[in-house]
Amino acid sequence: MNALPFCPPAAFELTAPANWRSVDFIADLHLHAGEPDVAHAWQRYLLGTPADAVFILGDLFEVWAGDDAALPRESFAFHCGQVLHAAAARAALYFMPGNRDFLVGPAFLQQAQVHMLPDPTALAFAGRRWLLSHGDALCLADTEYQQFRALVRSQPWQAQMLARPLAEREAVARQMRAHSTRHQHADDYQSADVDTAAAIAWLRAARAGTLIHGHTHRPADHVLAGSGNPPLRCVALADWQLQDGNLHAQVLRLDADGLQRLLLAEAIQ
Ligand SMILES: [Mn+2]
Repeated sequence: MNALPFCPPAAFELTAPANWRSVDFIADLHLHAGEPDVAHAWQRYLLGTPADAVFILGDLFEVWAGDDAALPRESFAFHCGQVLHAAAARAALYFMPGNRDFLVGPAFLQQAQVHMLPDPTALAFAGRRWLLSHGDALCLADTEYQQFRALVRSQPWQAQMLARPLAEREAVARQMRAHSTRHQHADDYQSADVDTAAAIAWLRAARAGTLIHGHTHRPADHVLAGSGNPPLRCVALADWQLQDGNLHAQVLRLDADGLQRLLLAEAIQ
């Protein structure tokens, strides 16, 4: 039996300033230089959204080997930093690490004028509390991944990793990505979903009514069975991707009326 559902992590507390009227949530864009159309769409969105804040709930980048990858001015990572910096002049930007980009650090975020957001965070907005998470820590059925996660999210592992030359780190990141892709293509593979008992425990501990997460790439909005009355809710974000040349991208917008799922064209002012 896994003890995790019964000892939820303490959520970081964020209270929205009184002047915020709407906030956006996006996740799992998996930006990389090989898919410039997704990066362009993301740029259009960030520079066009009317929201007062944008919460990026992990896996903004397909891979992140360290903030020094964003130093060369011709690099894709540097360009993304410039986009964030420009967008930060219009809206407050928050970044929560995902399982692909957990090595994004304070150097890159400070340069880009983006706030680091711990996982999980309890956001107080519109008279309610919303629990934000990438979601991978809640996918408990994948025990192999949870062991891997505990290792790579530990301070000693990260310090050791970041002490290596960038080229070595990029090679390790490629290996990790290849391993995870092989794992996903195995015949018996079924990607884990957020564990209901754990989600309920996290929500109760944070005194929040709705969990908003990414990672699963399975957009959904459902009541958590057995969560009592009033029922607790779980909302999964869509990923952004190109399919047969068509961009699939969604934004989840929250305002005083509640949550709304928007297509990219609807999300831009
Ligand atoms: Mn993920």
